[in-house]
Amino acid sequence: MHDESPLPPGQYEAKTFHRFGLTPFATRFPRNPSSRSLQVSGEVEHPITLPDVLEDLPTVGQTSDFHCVTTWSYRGLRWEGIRFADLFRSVIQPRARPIAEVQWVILQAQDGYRTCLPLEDLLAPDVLLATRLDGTAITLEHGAPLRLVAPAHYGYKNVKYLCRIDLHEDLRHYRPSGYRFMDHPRARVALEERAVGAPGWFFRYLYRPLVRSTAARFRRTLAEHLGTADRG
Ligand SMILES: Nc1nc2c(c(=O)[nH]1)N[C@H]1C(S)=C(S)[C@@H](COP(=O)(O)O)O[C@H]1N2
Ligand SMILES: [Mo]
Repeated sequence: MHDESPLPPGQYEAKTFHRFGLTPFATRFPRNPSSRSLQVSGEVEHPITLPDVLEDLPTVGQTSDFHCVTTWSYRGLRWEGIRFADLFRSVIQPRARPIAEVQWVILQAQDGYRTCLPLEDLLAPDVLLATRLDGTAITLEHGAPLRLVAPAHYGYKNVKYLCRIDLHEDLRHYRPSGYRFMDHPRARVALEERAVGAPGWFFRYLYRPLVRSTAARFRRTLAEHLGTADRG
């Protein structure tokens, strides 16, 4: 059924779920596209590497919309995976033992991409580590083997190819992937926290003209990577 609820401020409905991101990442891909291994480090008593994050945790399904900061949204994606909150409470807290002051999580991906979110935001019940999309295993295009899904946050917080999380008390040692102004520390869609230094609506006009060419570039580089011709 088509969802008629209004989109968040400044967003339009796209008919394609684009492969998308910061331009330098168009040609970067995960080194190990089948591993669900996750490293947990930072201000923890015991840094750990989980060989398979899905192990022993209940799988959940969820349908949610996806909102890229450049103003396109894609509605009704059916994700399957585990809740970040379940992983944190059942595995990370007892085994890695983060210090009590931890408030920030730096999320790192196999393609070198990096962003952050407050731990509190990651503990929301709609935040998943997903391995399946629309009834099949997630493809390389959309973040296999492991993808963070945080529907209340702009696309750039929804890290594809997630491989490591670092827990910290503050963001002192953090450097984002793109320009600093582009990485709002929270990036909540409902509050239009697109970037820092100007009101959210301002960035609609800055980013929207870049959508077509960026989507085309990401489509072309994926086709090259997979060794298939793309004349679209
Ligand atoms: N590892 C990684 N994750 C990433 C990115 C990226 O370049 N690398 N781009 C982000 C941005 S800006 C967006 S809009 C979404 C796009 O997700 P999609 O390619 O599945 O549509 O991924 C986000 N997560
Ligand atoms: Mo994005």
